[in-house]
Amino acid sequence: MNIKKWQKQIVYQIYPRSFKDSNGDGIGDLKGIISKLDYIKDLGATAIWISPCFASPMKDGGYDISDYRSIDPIFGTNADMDELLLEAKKRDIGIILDLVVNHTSDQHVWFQEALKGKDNHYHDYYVWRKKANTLGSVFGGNAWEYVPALDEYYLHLFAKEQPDLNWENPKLREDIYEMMNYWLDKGVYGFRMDVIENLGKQPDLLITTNGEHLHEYLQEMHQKVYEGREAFSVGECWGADDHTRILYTDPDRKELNMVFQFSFFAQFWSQKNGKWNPSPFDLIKLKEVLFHKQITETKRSWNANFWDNHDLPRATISFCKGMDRKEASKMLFAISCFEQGTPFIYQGDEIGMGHPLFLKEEEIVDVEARNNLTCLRDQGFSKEDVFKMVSLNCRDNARTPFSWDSTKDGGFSTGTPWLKAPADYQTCNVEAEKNDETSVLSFFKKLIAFRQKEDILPLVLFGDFIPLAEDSPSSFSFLRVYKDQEIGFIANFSPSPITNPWEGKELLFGSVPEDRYIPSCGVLIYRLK
Ligand code: TEU
Ligand code: CA
Repeated sequence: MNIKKWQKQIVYQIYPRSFKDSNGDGIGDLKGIISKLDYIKDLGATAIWISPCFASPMKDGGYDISDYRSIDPIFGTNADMDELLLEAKKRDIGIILDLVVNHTSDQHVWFQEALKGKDNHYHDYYVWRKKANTLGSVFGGNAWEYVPALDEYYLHLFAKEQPDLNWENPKLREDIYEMMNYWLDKGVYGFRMDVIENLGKQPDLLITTNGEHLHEYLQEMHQKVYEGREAFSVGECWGADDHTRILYTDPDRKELNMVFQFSFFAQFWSQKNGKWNPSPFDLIKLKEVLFHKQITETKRSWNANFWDNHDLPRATISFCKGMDRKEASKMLFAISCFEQGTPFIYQGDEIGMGHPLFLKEEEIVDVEARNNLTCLRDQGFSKEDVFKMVSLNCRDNARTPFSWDSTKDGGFSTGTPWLKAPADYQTCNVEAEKNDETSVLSFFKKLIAFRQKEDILPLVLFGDFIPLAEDSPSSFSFLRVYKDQEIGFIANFSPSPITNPWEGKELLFGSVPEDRYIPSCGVLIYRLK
């Protein structure tokens, strides 16, 4: 089978505020990213997804864009972006931008114009109603904001500073496609598409995801933007199940390459307090979701394999209690690499980065977390309980400055970082790991090189996936079968040793030496045929 370029990517996600600061203002920037391109190349990643770096008042870390064509001054200049594209190209690394087109910032000129009156050309770029209904915002509270001068409410599915765009308006759609083409023409490799499932929203029916016209818009976008280009697209879809994934990613439908699905993580959120009060982790439930995803409709769709991103606490902490965090990081990435689909690395996974230890409320900055410090109090939780719920589960946990070395705050900045560094940056950092053969970083490099080999890659991309030991509370194991090849994958997803079922067979790759027992987090990959 012919492998398409987008299919064989290993994508590295950068949260630019936190990756590398080049000028000492405490905020990561594009020049910082440029200075680390060799690091990313050396790791083996082939593309970089950069969370938004466009002009923004930063009410939601840049997911509130006020100008789609300008780089925000805190991240640098448009010339820096040109340089980044050039330098990345030299290294054969694709740059994937974050496309945030469900909403803009309230400071975007379109919204500022829209506020001027109902007959303004841009008024219909947003979603207005005479009356609010009960629709809630993802960040807490109601999703409608009243504008007295217009005597109307506008929709904001996220913060009130993020008014929702009206995709029913063809003029808006044309403007967005033009902007996408502008960046692709400049040499960008593609887009990660923020909450793309919300484009078809029908707020009067309280429908936010998977609305009536969603796929029409995505097909139109494909035709006006992606058609004829070799570009990469991944949509963020919290509401996509294994069947609706086809609607987005069946190649015949011409929409997107792949989508991020989140139920593997969100299934542990509680009914009442969602992410703030998760239920205990359960490996069997995790496997149920991930295996189902692997065996359902995979011939007509494609998976995006990930554990972490800038919105989720690190999976090594949520899912691997009692295990060594660094060994857990190796294990999780090995799973991403050997499941069918495209693996994503979130910055810091490759060194096994952890969370900061938040000591007081003021150290927490994320808008969702700050809103919920209040919302959860209103629900009757004590101040102490709220602090615990929010500090352990908030998005800031993944957004810490990156740990490059053991100097102050992990060498991320010569100034004061905008957010607290992880608690153990002095021992968990790139400098400490780069020359250590047993480190997480070395493992990631070796694993990527192994997976991308000519005789392995077709099997991981196109082979059948056969779940094994679904009821085991400790192993994560499966077969991959392609033509006459068969590979067995086993990881010990538990704190205690397990028995190795394939001892003595042909070992292809491992994170631990072969033995009768596999230690906690150990991964072994065998050729069985
Ligand atoms: O995330 C969408 C989204 O629904 C998340 O906000 C998620 O529900 C939440 O983080 C879980 O706690 C995207 C971006 O990834 C996120 O960073 C943005 O804040 C959001 O869209 C709005 O643009
Ligand atoms: Ca900076």
